[in-house]
Parts: sequence; structure tokens; C-alpha cells
Amino acid sequence: MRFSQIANACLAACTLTSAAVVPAEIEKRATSTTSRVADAACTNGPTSRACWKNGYSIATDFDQKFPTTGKTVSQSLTLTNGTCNPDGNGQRLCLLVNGVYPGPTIRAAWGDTLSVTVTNNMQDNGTSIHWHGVRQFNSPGSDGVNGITECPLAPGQTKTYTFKVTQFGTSWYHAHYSSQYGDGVIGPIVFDGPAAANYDEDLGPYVLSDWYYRTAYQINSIASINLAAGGPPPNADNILINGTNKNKNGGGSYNQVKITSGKKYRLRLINMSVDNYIRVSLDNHALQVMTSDFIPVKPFYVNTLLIGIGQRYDVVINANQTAGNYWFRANVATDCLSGNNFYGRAVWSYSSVTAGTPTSTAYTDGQGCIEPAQAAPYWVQPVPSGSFQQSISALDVGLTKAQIVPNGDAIIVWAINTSSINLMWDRPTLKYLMEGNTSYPTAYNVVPTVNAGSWNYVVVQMLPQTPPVPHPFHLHGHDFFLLGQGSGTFDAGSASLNWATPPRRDTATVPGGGWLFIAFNSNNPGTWLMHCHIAWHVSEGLGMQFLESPSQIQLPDQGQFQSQCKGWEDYYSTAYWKKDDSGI
Ligand SMILES: *[C@@H]1O[C@H](CO)[C@@H](O)[C@H](O)[C@H]1NC(C)=O
Ligand SMILES: *[C@@H]1O[C@H](CO)[C@@H](O)[C@H](O)[C@H]1NC(C)=O
Ligand SMILES: *[C@@H]1O[C@H](CO)[C@@H](O)[C@H](O)[C@H]1NC(C)=O
Ligand SMILES: *[C@@H]1O[C@H](CO)[C@@H](O)[C@H](O)[C@H]1NC(C)=O
Ligand SMILES: *[C@@H]1O[C@H](CO)[C@@H](O)[C@H](O)[C@H]1NC(C)=O
Ligand SMILES: *[C@@H]1O[C@H](CO)[C@@H](O)[C@H](O)[C@H]1NC(C)=O
Ligand SMILES: *[C@@H]1O[C@H](CO)[C@@H](O)[C@H](O)[C@H]1NC(C)=O
Ligand SMILES: [Cu+2]
Repeated sequence: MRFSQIANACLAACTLTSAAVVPAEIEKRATSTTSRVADAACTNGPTSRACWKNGYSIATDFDQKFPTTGKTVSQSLTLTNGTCNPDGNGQRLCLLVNGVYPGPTIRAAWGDTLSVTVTNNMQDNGTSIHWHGVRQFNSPGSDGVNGITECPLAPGQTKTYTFKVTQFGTSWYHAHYSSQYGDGVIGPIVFDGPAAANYDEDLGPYVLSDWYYRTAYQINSIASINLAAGGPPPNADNILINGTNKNKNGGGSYNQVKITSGKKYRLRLINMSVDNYIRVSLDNHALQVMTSDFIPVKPFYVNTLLIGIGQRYDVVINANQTAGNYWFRANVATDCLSGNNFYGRAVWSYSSVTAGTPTSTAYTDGQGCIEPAQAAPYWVQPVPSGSFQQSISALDVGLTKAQIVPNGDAIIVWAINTSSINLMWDRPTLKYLMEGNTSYPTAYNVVPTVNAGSWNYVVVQMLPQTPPVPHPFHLHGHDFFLLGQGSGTFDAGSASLNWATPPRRDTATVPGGGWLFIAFNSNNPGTWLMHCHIAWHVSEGLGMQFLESPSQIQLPDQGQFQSQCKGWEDYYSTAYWKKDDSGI
């Protein structure tokens, strides 16, 4: 069925059967020039998830077009310094959001405006909150990266982030202040909208995270010392599933999920780890993948799914097996050189049986340390290959020596083109823009994009002689096109590249010792961080920023911006802890 047919069919009545409503192939994306007419009869429901309303559906490319509901959803997040004990191993210091770990879910609908008020009630850290994967169209000042889009928010202060929900699907928010998010400042984001596969019930977010018994700040400094000595960072102690698990000595408890025979469930998997690739599966139940990051994909089935840090997959699980108890497994992917001292488990039980310890057997298939190749986008958008070889940004990833610690020795750090990112918290890039100052420090790693409307082609290349670990690269402000990934040195002539049907997402892996080739269109003025999402690596400098269409950037309110910076300077002059890494 073609796009026009599905759109018309859906808009006419949306009483199609589940098989018919999700087309096998939609070849054209909707664009802002599409003149479909709104039809109130198109109701999103269990057998018509492709529908939304008012002329919007799963086939709408949200870069081009999105609804405006006129509704503002407000949420308050208060950060405190407390303790937590998610796996029964014992209390440890935890930085909490509204008193809990993981933080509360932020939920809004496609087309709403979100207004999130953050209060920093931690006594000893600044913060800034990033809404991972959110495009921040016309609101780059709400991207939440201290040193780039704002000064950190000082203890005792409050800031409101306002942005439009132009995408739909699943994501997360996290602090971007050094390795703070590893100590708990994280939480899920759900943007309700249409979906590429049908389901009866939405089980909501399912947060996967690695867990350490020491704090992220402690592990971060050990990781940095180990890097200088050529060794790996410490292993995680556990993996948490929705914030809980047993520990290896038996304490703690499993997350429990109840399902009912005959129903189909949507599950929103989010990897909020700091350092580990995780492979998940539910025994005896294949996962029907329908979304990767915020991008709808043509639904496909897998038994096990590898999720990199920052990545999300929305899956549908069909409760059609013999009623019983089944293990949900979240294992560290040793083929991604991830190490862990324990594994993640949860218990899924059919409602007709007594919940108990499962005896089910794990799937044995794995898939290597790379994104699943089947993740073909729902809206097929070819990327022009025309003159790409003239306009490639080559970003070479390696190690270098840099002086990050104030007045300290030069230490070994990660670098892009030999420059390790190091931001001054009180001199964010947007402040330079407000002052009309284009003399960005070298360590800001500012790379200009091509002109508005043109394509940026970016090769991230691991240099030989660097540790061959994979890096999950995340770009702010864009869902990029994944043109290729490979081992060794990128060679445009021999590389296998997908120009015709490239997957899109906001986080993808640079294979250990290899390369990642992505493209994005200059269609979102702002200054967008691109970085490795391994917390230790970005702390050690593995990041850069794309400065896109600077003259078109909608700057944040200058009064609020400057008063936040003033509050930060006042706090920092007497702060107990000082900046000791890249700042992000
Ligand atoms: C949390 O509290 C501990 C001790 O109570 C203190 O040492 C630490 O600096 C605090 N951290 C933050 C981020 O406020
Ligand atoms: C943040 O607080 C932690 C303690 O909770 C401390 O180890 C770290 O150095 C602090 N960082 C900054 C830059 O304030
Ligand atoms: C995970 O926890 C969140 C927050 O408590 C909840 O909304 C969600 O339903 C849970 N997910 C599952 C699959 O139980
Ligand atoms: C999360 O991502 C990290 C690194 O990208 C990976 O090691 C870990 O296995 C992932 N977790 C899950 C549950 O997929
Ligand atoms: C259960 O559902 C899956 C996915 O929809 C399907 O592939 C499988 O054939 C079904 N199994 C049974 C026993 O109905
Ligand atoms: C990085 O270095 C490569 C190789 O020296 C060069 O071709 C490329 O232009 C540099 N990239 C940037 C963004 O400066
Ligand atoms: C621009 O910024 C640089 C680096 O922070 C600073 O040294 C310089 O004085 C600034 N220039 C102007 C005109 O403000
Ligand atoms: Cu990395």
C-alpha cells in the first residue's frame, strides 16, 4: 500500500484491521506540502496505532511538519542529594529527582509545549538538564548543556526549560554536568503519538542502567587514571531494570511485570547506562521492534536486542505463550568489551498463574556489537551522495595529552582531531553569540556546519593505536542519517554505504578501531554538541559542537541567561568542589 492510500484509508475511517493499518512499505514521507485533510474520525486505538489526529499520522516526517495543540504541560523536577539502595547492596550517596531514582517520567503529547522547572537543591554541585534526542527546534537555549547553551544552575536556584514537542516516542532526560547523571539525575520521557505497530496496552518506559557501588565521580576519576595507564575503566557492579534488581549475594528484588494472555504490549526500552552496552530479551517472546530512538521503523522481530547508551527501542511483545513465569534478561554485551560483575533480571508473569521464579531458558542468538541492520526507517528518505566527498567533516578520534585539571599536570584524554573538548562553565557558546564574539577557544571544538538546507557528511574515525573500544556517539538537535559503519579506516571508494534507505536515529556506535559515517541536513539553527555517551569518555574530552546557522539562532532570554550565570559565578567563587574534567 502506498502512502497516499494508507493516509486516505486511515483518515477516512481508521476501522482497518490491524494487519492492514500498518502498511508493509511506505515509500514516500509526508512533507509540509502534503494537503491531507484533518478527519476527526481517525482515532488512535489498539488496531489503528498508525493514526493520530487532525491530519497527522505515523507517516508524517516530524522534521517537516508537526501539530500544535496549544496545550502546555508543566512539570517540576527538584534535585536533592540523598541516598538510595536500588539492589539491596546497601545505601550509597545518590542524587535524586523528586526524591526518587530513576526520576519521574515526563509525559506529553506530540504538539504540546513542555515547561519543565528544575530546582537545584543539591548543596555541592551545579547542574543542567538535557532532554536527550529532543530537537529543540527554535529553542536551542533549552538544550541543557552547561558550557554550551547555559551556565550551570547553582545550588538553590531554579530554571524553567520550555520547548515544543515536535517528535513522538520515547527518550530520557539527564544531567549534563560532568558525570552527575551516573549518580541518579536521570528519568524517562514519553511523547505520545502514532506508532508503527499495533498494541493493546502501553507498559511505559523500561529503564536499563548499569550500577556502581561507588559514586560516578569516584569511578570517573579511577577511569581517567586507568586510561592514562592504558587500562579499562572499572566494571559496573550490577544492571538495574526499571531501577531495581537483586545483587549477587541475593539481596534486593526483581522488577515484576504482569501480562495477560492474548494481549499485545508496548514496552519502551531506554538505555541510561554510563558505560555498558546491554543486550535484552524476554524468554520465549520475540520482540517486535517499531522505533529506534525517536524514529519509527518498519516493524521487525528479534529475539535479543543490543542497546547502546542513550539508545531507545520501542517494542511490542505478544503475550501468546504458555501462561507462566519468564525471565526478562539484560546482560552486558561482552562482545562490546563491556564488563560487569552481575546481570539484570526481571520476572514477567502471566496474570493467570502465581508469580514465582521462572525456569525459562534464554535465547542464544547474539548479533555483534552493532545496531540491528533490520532497522529500516518507516519514512524512506534517501540522502544525496552527489558532492559528499568535497564536504566531509573528518573527525579523528584518538588520545592526546591535555591539561584539564586547573593548575594540574597534563593527563591523557580522548580527543577529536587532537583537541579534547574542555568548556568554561561560565562562558557558554551561546554567551559568545550574544556578545557577537567569534573567537571561540580551541578547546570548545567548534565546527561550523554547511549552509542552511545543505547536507553535512561526517566521518568519525577511530585512529589506529587507540584502545579498540566502541563509542556510542550522540548528536544533539538532529536525528541523523546512518550511512555506514565499519572496521579499519574509512574509504569512500570501498565502504558499503546506504544512501537510498539509511536508518535515522540520534545515537549510533563507532565500532572499536573503525568508523561511523552520518549525514544531517542543516535545518535547525543552534549549537549542537556531538559526543560519546560513555560518561567517562565525554568527561575525558570526547566531544565537539556543530555551530549551525549562527545568524539564525533564536537566543534565549538574555536577562534570565545572565542572571543564571551571575548566580553560578557567585556560587563557584566559594564552591568546595572545582571543575576537574571537560565539564560535560
Ligand atoms: C552530598 O552530600 C555529601 C555529604 O553529605 C557531600 O560530601 C557531597 O558533596 C554532596 N554532593 C552534592 C552533589 O551535593
Ligand atoms: C559534585 O559533587 C560530587 C560529590 O557528590 C563531587 O565528588 C564532585 O567533585 C562535585 N563536582 C563539582 C564540579 O562540583
Ligand atoms: C517502569 O517504571 C515506571 C516508573 O515507575 C513505570 O511508569 C513503568 O510502567 C514501569 N515499566 C514497566 C514495564 O513496568
Ligand atoms: C546500554 O548501552 C551501553 C553502552 O552503549 C551498553 O554497554 C549496555 O549494554 C546497554 N544496555 C542495554 C540494556 O542495552
Ligand atoms: C506468538 O506471537 C509471535 C509474534 O507475533 C508470532 O511470531 C508467533 O508465531 C506466535 N506464536 C504462537 C504460538 O501463536
Ligand atoms: C580533522 O583532521 C582531518 C585530517 O587531518 C582533516 O581533514 C579535517 O578537516 C579535520 N576536521 C575538522 C573538523 O577540522
Ligand atoms: C572574545 O572571547 C575571548 C575568549 O574568551 C576573549 O579573550 C576576548 O576578549 C573576547 N573578545 C571580545 C571582543 O569580547
Ligand atoms: Cu567513548
